[in-house]
Amino acid sequence: MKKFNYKDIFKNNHVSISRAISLIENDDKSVSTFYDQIYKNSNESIRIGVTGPPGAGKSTLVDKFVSLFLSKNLSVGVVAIDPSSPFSGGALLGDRVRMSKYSENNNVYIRSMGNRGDLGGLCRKARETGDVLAASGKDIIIYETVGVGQAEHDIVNAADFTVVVLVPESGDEVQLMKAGIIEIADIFIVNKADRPGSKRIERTLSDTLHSFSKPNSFIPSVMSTTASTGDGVAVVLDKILSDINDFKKNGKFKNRRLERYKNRIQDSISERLEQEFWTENRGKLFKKITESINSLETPPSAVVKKLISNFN
Ligand SMILES: Nc1nc2c(ncn2[C@@H]2O[C@H](COP(=O)(O)OP(=O)(O)O)[C@@H](O)[C@H]2O)c(=O)[nH]1
Ligand SMILES: [Mg+2]
Repeated sequence: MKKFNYKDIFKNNHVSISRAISLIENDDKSVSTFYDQIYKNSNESIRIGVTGPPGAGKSTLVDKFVSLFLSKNLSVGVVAIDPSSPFSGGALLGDRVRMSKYSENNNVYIRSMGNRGDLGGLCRKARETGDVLAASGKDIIIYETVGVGQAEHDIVNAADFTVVVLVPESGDEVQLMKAGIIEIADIFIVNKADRPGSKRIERTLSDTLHSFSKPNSFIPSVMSTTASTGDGVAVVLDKILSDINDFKKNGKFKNRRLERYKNRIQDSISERLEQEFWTENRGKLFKKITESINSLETPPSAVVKKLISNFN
């Protein structure tokens, strides 16, 4: 195997890109020697998050987006994240098919990531993977992620613009509010418009958004697609690009990136401190204290105090 040189990433060498991402996924020590260089070259790309429940048609839609971007002469990197999947390092079954479609195309790179342990780690790795793709010169980075829970929330925070994909069966407005997706979406797409109930959920969503938004604030659009046939997808993509342009003009784009930058620093500190905290001895002590059911009687705060007392 040719020796890995991170500088080949800047030349859009897909083999080197794959190597770099694997190193990131494996928490390899060598990442620290090249990551800062990658990061410096990663701020040009536009990052779009696509999220929604399993089976909503995200992958189908993203596939159509990729074709449309290519026809606009824009290169694309896709990071498909499934926090519920234990697989890592390569393809989830469905993704393998679409990856092979572009294996000869240097303007598209698709990578899927699963969850090998902690969610926090997965989010950071997904972000860093996006950075590698951005450093390779991809114009657009798409983060595709399942669901609308906390993990997805974090991953979506890595994006400049968030697309929430729903289907006619996605439920009434109360459920939508509960799912916490109203706050994260910059645009809603009701996919599977070929099914009954599509117009109804579009209207409900739109009404909800209008009644909850503050005066003069940005209200996410609600649009519909049939991703499987491609119906409506081009119109949606143009709307996304024009909204992003507006965000660039009114400062929202920059502010979000700055916010994200601050979050990253805070997240890294949490992650570092936690790693440093759990030394072997502390792990043993924790295990010992919490070994038996009798330990339930001790207030958790007392255990925390004990574990933390000799930190530093
Ligand atoms: N009827 C209909 N089926 C669709 C549409 N878009 C995607 N599908 C199908 O829905 C299933 C799930 O799609 P997929 O893209 O894998 O969903 P994901 O889990 O959100 O990535 C697949 O069988 C697709 O062919 C659509 O617009 N209409
Ligand atoms: Mg999918």
